[in-house]
Amino acid sequence: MKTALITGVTGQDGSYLAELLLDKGYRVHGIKRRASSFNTQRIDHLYQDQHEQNVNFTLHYGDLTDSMNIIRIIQEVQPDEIYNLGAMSHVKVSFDSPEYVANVDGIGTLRILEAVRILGLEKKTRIYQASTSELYGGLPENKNAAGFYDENSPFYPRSPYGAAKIYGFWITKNYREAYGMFACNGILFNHESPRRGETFVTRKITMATAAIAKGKQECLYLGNLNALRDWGHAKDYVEAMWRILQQDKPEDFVIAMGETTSVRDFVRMAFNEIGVELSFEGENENEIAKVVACNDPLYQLKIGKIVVSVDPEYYRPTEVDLLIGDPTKSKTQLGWEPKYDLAGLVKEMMESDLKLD
Ligand code: NDP
Ligand code: GDR
Repeated sequence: MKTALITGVTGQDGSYLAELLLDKGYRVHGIKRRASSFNTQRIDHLYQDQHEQNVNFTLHYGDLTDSMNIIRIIQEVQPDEIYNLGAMSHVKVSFDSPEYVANVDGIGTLRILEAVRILGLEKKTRIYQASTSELYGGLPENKNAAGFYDENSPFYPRSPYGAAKIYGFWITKNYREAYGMFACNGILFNHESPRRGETFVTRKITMATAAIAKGKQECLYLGNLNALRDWGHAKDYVEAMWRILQQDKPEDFVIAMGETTSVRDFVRMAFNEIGVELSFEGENENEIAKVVACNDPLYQLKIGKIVVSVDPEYYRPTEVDLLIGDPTKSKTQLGWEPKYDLAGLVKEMMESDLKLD
C-alpha cells in the first residue's frame, strides 16, 4: 500500500486527487489550514473517523509558510509520494499580496523539497510540483513553430503569482539535478470543474448564469472578455499528476487540451446551456451582452435584457492574453487522454450550479 501526502487537499485539485488515490488503494494524508470557519467542504465526503480500523484518509493541520510543521508532518507520514498543490492560486489577488504569494507558492515549494532532504527521504519520496501555464505569460513570440507552448518554450511570468511559481519550477528541477530526487513539474493549463473556486472566471460565469436564469441576479460583471484560455477538466488533470509520478525517470510535462477559447465564448456557451443566445455589443470597458433569443421553456429571460457588463475593476495590471498548450509529450509518454471536452465541462458546471439554492 503506497502512502501519499497532498498539500492543498481542501482545494479543487486536492479533492479530486484524494479521491483518485483512495480509489487506487493509497493511504492518503492531507494538509489543511486552520480557519475560523469550515474549509473542508470539497473533501467532507472522504472524512473517516480516526478511531476506526483501516483508516486510509487523514488530515493534518499545517501551512506551507511553516517549515517546522512541514518537516514534522513529512517525518510522521513517511510518504512515497508528495503532491504539492497548496498555493495562493488567484492571479489577480497575487497583485494585492505579492510577498505572501512568494512565501507560500515559491518558498513553500523549497520547504517541501528541503524537508525531504533533511529527513533523508530523497530516494524514497517522489514529489509532484504544481507548476502552471502562467509561467509562459502568453508572449506570442515564445510559442513553438506549431503555435503552442510546450516543455521547451521560454518563460515570461506576468504576475507575482507567476513569478513565485517560476521559483517553484526551478527549485524543483534543481533538487532533481543536484540531489537525484524524483521531483517533477506538471505544467498544467487552466482546469475547471463544479468544484472550482467561485472567483475564477469559469465558475463565476456558470454560477452567475444559473442565478440570472432563476431571477436571483440581474447582471454578471466581468473584466477582460478577450482573454483566451486552454480549459480542461480538473478530474482529467489530476490523473495526469499521478501518471507523472509513476514514470521510470523524473521529467516535466505540459498538461493541456491544445485548444483555446475566449472568456466571451465561455459566457456564450454557459448561456446556451439555459437556451439563451446573446449578442455582444460595444468594446472593452463599454462592452455588454444582451439576450437575443430564449429557447428554454424553463428559463425565460426578457429579449434585450443586459446580462453581462464589463467592469474594469477586474482588469489586471499585466494580463496573460493567450494560452494554448501542446499535450503531445504527455499523450505519448504518459498515455494521458482527457475524457472531457470543453462542451462537456461547461455542461457539467452549469448542471451543478443550476442545482444550487
Ligand atoms: P485552489 O485555490 O482550489 O486550492 C489551493 C489549496 O492550497 C487550498 O487547499 C488552500 O487551502 C491551500 N493553501 C493556500 N495557502 C496555503 C498555505 N499557506 N499553506 C498550505 N496550504 C495552502 O487551487 P487548485 O486546486 O485549482 O490548484 C492546485 C494547485 O495547482 C495550485 O498550486 C495552483 O496554483 C496550481 N495550478 C492550478 C491550475 C488550475 O487551473 N486550477 C493550473 C495550474 C496550476 P484553503 O482551502 O484553506 O484555502
Ligand atoms: P487565470 O484564471 O488567471 O488564468 O489563473 P482566472 O479564471 O482567474 O482568469 C482567466 C482569464 O479570465 C479573465 N477574466 C476574469 N478573471 C476573473 N477571475 N474574474 C473576472 O471577472 C474576469 N473577467 C475576465 C482574466 O483576466 C484572465 O485572463 C488560473 C488559476 O487557477 C492559476 O492558479 C493557474 O495557475 C492558471 O489558471 C493556469
